[in-house]
Amino acid sequence: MSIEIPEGLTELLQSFTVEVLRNQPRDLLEFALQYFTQLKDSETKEASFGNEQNSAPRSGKAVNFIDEAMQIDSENGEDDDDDDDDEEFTGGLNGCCFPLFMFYNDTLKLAYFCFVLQVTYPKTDEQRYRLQEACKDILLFKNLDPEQMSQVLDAMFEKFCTEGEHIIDQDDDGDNFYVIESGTFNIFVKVDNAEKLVGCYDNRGSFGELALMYNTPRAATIIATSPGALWCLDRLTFRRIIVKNNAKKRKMYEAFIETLPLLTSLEVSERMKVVDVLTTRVYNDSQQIIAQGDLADCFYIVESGQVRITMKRSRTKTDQEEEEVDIATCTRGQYFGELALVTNKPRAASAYAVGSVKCLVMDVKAFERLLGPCMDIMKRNIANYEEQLVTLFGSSPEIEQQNA
Ligand code: 1OR
Ligand code: 1OR
Repeated sequence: MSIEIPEGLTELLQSFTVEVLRNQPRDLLEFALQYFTQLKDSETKEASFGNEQNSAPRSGKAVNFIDEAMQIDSENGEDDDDDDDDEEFTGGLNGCCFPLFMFYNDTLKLAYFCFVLQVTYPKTDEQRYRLQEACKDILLFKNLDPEQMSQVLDAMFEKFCTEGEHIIDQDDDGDNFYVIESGTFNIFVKVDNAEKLVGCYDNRGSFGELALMYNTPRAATIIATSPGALWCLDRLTFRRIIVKNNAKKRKMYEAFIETLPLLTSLEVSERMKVVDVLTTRVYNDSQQIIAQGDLADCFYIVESGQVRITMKRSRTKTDQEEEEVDIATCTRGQYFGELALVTNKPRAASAYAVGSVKCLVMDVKAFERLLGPCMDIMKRNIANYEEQLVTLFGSSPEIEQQNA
């Protein structure tokens, strides 16, 4: 008996299976539903763009998801089809081999093998130290367990870049996630076909997570504005470890996030993106969370416990000595640390844990990218601070200064 295999079936099942192996979903049916719905949506979208777009191949860097496993296979020595864009692979692979599925009929015998890989780039002690230093404040890595963290560090490889080099081009497919060890980088986003400078990185931070997390084209262009050193994590390892971890986080925080008044103006999908970038920090009684006058790099939401907000003020106009006065308390569901991010000024107050405190923390770039729609609520609260300041201290020089 000869069975006819419909055109496209093999590719469809292959790419689905690769995604399943990569993401390791707990609910296979739910994953399948989402996967095929997304596929259909993007097909419909592409169709609605018209034929020219379809026939013109995208000029940027493209990652072929189906071929990803094969590509690594070829890096392993079985295929020497060179691609100039690819990093030269110098690491080792520890993989297990799965025969995924086989179709037999008279003419077709297909065996497709996929490797679930643990990529390792050997590093000197000095390199590993530098890598650990660069990664220690990366929020996306904070919720990883030691085993996952060690796999991530093993898989990362170093890339040096020159001034003017495009590290990422908007609309390309995502190949790597980048952690900055040194160097400055500009962020450009296309607005009405013109590149608009929307921010920069200065010797710290990370970028390139969005395309890998959400399987979307690159959302911005990143250009080095000095020579620099980056640590790169390949897409496969990123998805296998970070994305899987995010799925756990979503389950844990979904219900809590839905209750936050600050986020009511966000769509459900936007709220889930907020969860993806949040990390948990725990503080002991009296531990300082924020110091007045410091530069700000993140935003906090109280998950449990109480946070005391204090402000230093001179007792009299001529008094050089300052006293620290309690000005507010934040409890579960409330946020703090937004003022310095909104005004681009140093921290206006200090924050201390009262008892044991757990906070959800978001870095400044994610704050700017995701919380735009919540700005009205925050600004209304900031106006309240001013009023309170006048009531408490008779004037509001800090905030007047901050708003200047
Ligand atoms: P990616 O994989 O999409 C480009 O590749 C990266 O630029 C992106 O991940 C982020 O890591 C980083 N909007 C989008 N992407 C941004 C932004 C950003 N900033 C950094 N990236 N905005 C600027 C927020 C400060 C919003 C602009 C409207
Ligand atoms: P930040 O980034 O400046 C300290 O870091 C945080 O304390 C600040 O953001 C706010 O989130 C939080 N005035 C200034 N900051 C306050 C205030 C406040 N309350 C909480 N924060 N006032 C209290 C109003 C009830 C007015 C001063 C009396």
